[in-house]
Amino acid sequence: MFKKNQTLGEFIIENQTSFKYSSGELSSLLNSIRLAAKVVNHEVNKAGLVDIIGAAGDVNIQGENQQKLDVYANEKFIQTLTNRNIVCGIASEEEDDFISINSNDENHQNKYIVLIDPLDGSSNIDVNVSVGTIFSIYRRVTPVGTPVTLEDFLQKGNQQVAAGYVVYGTSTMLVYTTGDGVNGFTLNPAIGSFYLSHPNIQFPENGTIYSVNEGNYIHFPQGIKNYIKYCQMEENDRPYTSRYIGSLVSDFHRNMIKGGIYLYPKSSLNAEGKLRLLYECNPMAFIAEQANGKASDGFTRILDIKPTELHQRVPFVCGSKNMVEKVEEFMKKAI
Ligand code: P6P
Repeated sequence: MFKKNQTLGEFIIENQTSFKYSSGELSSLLNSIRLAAKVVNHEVNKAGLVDIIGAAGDVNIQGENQQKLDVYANEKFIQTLTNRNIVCGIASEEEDDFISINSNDENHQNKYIVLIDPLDGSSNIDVNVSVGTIFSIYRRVTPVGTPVTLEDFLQKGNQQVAAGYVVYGTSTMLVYTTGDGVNGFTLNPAIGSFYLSHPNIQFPENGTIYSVNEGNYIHFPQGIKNYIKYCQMEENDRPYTSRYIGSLVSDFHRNMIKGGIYLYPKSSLNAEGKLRLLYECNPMAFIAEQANGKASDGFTRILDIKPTELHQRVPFVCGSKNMVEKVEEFMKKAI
């Protein structure tokens, strides 16, 4: 049941009971992410001002150590998640290895781990293009009260208990799922609250937008080349519209609302593609499927891929179900 103008905090509490593991910890974890998103949003939104943009190591006008925004976002999310004493481990695109929380305190009973891309598309900040945070939440698989191990992080995407993203765009939105549909909340910056603005988001089964970096066309597998030519043909609802802004969260969000497909294939430049399985593809795939969309590597369902390493990359095709299946058809024919 969706209540107009419900805040994210009210929504999290109200839907806690529908979550099969509901013990309040996931609610508290989601509230931590909500808080960190507001803090990062504040910095992202003023990034264009003098002395805010800068490489790590610079000193700004207040004499503070300058931090790149992705370093800043990483620190804020890790700090917020750690302070709430809910998670037992964190993995981040900005950290070489996973972080074990309270590993020396055998009394801690924390059972959730979070994997995060704190600021995806951060190279776009200097040119004022939307960027995003992506998060993925699992229950640990090793015994509670012991330090987490790599095994806790290398779970298949179909084991996620929650996933979501924040898009810092013309408005800032937090979109997430706990396995019971996808809901979008828009931040009212005047009062600092997220409000339910997009209840039960559904990917249209068909779409007419395709998002891919066509500059890499000559390096793509033949099946992808054939699909791109298919999108450009004058036939039925085609040619499609090409929209690619170089920010996964923004391209994904637009395609989910309007109908479309995002592709980051492998190529002779990126043998396994560019996007990371654990904290980009898996969370976006969970959201896509919960919104009646689809996500694969061109052959295999993303959520069924068994991870082998923390920063592993996979080819990624995600969006409207019938469009993803069309790509899979072209990939199969081209073998
Ligand atoms: P390219 C941003 O760096 C990112 O991870 C995604 O957000 C984006 O879709 C993609 O890479 C852009 O990569 O190679 O097309 O510039």
